[in-house]
Amino acid sequence: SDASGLPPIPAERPPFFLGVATAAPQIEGAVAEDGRSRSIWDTWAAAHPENDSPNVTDDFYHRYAEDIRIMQTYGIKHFRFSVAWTRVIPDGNGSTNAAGLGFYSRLVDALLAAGIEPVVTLYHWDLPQVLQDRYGGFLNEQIVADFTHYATVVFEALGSRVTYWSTFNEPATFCVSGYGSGWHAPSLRDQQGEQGYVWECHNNVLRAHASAVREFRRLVPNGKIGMNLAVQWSEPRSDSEADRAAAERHMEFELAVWSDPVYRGDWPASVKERNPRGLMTITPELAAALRGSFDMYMLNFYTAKYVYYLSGGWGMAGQGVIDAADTFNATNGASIGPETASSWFKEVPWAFRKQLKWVSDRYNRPVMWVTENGVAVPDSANELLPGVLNDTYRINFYRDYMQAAMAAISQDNVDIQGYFCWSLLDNWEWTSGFKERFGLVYVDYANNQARHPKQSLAWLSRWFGLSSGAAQVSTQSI
Ligand code: GBH
Repeated sequence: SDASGLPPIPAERPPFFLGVATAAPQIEGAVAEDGRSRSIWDTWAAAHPENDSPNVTDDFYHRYAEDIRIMQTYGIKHFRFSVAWTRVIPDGNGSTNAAGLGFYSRLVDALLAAGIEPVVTLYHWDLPQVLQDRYGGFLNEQIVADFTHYATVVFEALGSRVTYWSTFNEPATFCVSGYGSGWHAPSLRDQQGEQGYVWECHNNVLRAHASAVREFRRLVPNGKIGMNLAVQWSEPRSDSEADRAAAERHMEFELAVWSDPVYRGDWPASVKERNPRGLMTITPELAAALRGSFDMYMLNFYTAKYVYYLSGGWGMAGQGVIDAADTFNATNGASIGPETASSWFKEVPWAFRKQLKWVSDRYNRPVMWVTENGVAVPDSANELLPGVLNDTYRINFYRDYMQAAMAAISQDNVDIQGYFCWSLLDNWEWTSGFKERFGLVYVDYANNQARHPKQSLAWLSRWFGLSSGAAQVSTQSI
C-alpha cells in the first residue's frame, strides 16, 4: 500500500466514467409517507417477518442530501436510482400523487446542483400491489397501458432535467423469479412453464417497453433510454459440440431474447424453434416497435456458470425450459471461481471480458454501460463484522472486473463508456435482507442508519482520478 494506506492503484486509469447504482425499494424506506401505496415487495416482506424489513432500510427518502454530499466528496458524477411507481401513481393507474412525484423532483434538483448526472430507472421490481390484485400484474396486457401512463407522467415531470433513462431493471429476473420460481414477489409459481406465466410477463414487458419508448421519443427528444439486462456468462462445461451449443442457447434465452429484436429485428432462432406452445409473441409489429428502442446497451453483470447439454431432460434457463443446464462446478468438481457472500454468485472476472465481447460482437459494437457490478463480501473476509470498513476484498474485486472491462475495450474493440458500482450504499438486499452488504458506503442499521464510507470508495475515487477522497476515508471502528 502507498502513503494513503490504500492498496496499490493500477498504473492505467479506466477509460469509462465511474457511477453508482441504487434502487428505490432497497434504499428509500418511508413506505407509508406522502401517499405512497404498498408494492408487491412490501407484501412479500410482511409475509416474511424472519427477513429484515424494507420499511426504513437506508432512510434515503430523508437522507438523500447526505448521500449526495458523499458522492460529491469522492467525485462521483453519475447516480443511478429508480422511481417508485407506488409514490407517483399510488392506485397503479389514474391520478398522479404530487407529493410522491415531488420527492423525485427535489432529488433531481439536488443532484444537478451537486454536478451529478441522474440516471433514472422507471421500474426496479416494485409493482403497486393494487395492480397485482386487480389483474395479475405482468400477466395481464393491461400492464402495458398502465406502465405507459406511469412512464409518461415521469417523463413529463423530469424529462427536461434528466437525460438518461431505463424502462425496466432485469426483466429476466422479475419474470422468472416473480412468476416462475416464485422466489421473488409476487411469489407466483410456474416452474415447468405449464401456465406460461414467464412468457406472459416477457411479452408484456417488451410491449410496455416499446410503448413507453414511443412516448419518450416525443416527450424527451434529446434523451437516451435503454433497459438494464442481466446475464450470467455461460461457459461450455466441455469442448463438445453439444455443450458449446447449449451454452450459446442458454445465453440466447437469458439475454438475446430481450435485445435481439431491438438490434436485429427478430428473436434468436434457438428461441423461436423452442417457442413453447407458441406462448411467446413474435410479431413483425412488436419487432418493429422494439427496433432502435435502446440508445445504449445497459448490462448488469456479476457472475458465470458452466453450461452443459441436458440430454433427454429439460432445465429452466432464463426465459424458458430448455435442453441445457448450469452449474458452478466443472466436471472435475472445481468451482468456476471464489465464493462471495451470495450463493448465486462466484467471482469470475475473465467471464466479464467474454460477456462484453459477446454482446459487442453480436450487436455490432453498441455503446455500452455496465449499469451494475459489485459484490457482497463473505464472512471469511470479515466485512460483516460491525466496524470493519477496510474492504480489501471488494477493492480487489473491482480491480479485477474493471481490468477485464479495460481489456475488452483495448483488445476486443468493445465500446464501454460508463460503469456503475452496485451499490452506493449497503441496502435491503431483497430475500437476503441486510445480510449481504454490497455498498461502497457502510450503513449502520443499529445506529440510526449512519453512513461510513468504505475504503473501496476512496480507492475507486483515486483510481479514476476523481478527488482526494482517500484523505477522507477512515478505517477506524464505528
Ligand atoms: C441485481 O440482480 C439487482 O438488480 C439488484 O437489485 C440487486 O441488489 C443486485 O443484483 C445484487 O443482488 O437466488 O438462485 O433465485 C442481480 C441478478 C438475478 C441475482 C436473480 C440473484 C437470484 C438467484 N440476480 N438471482 S436465486
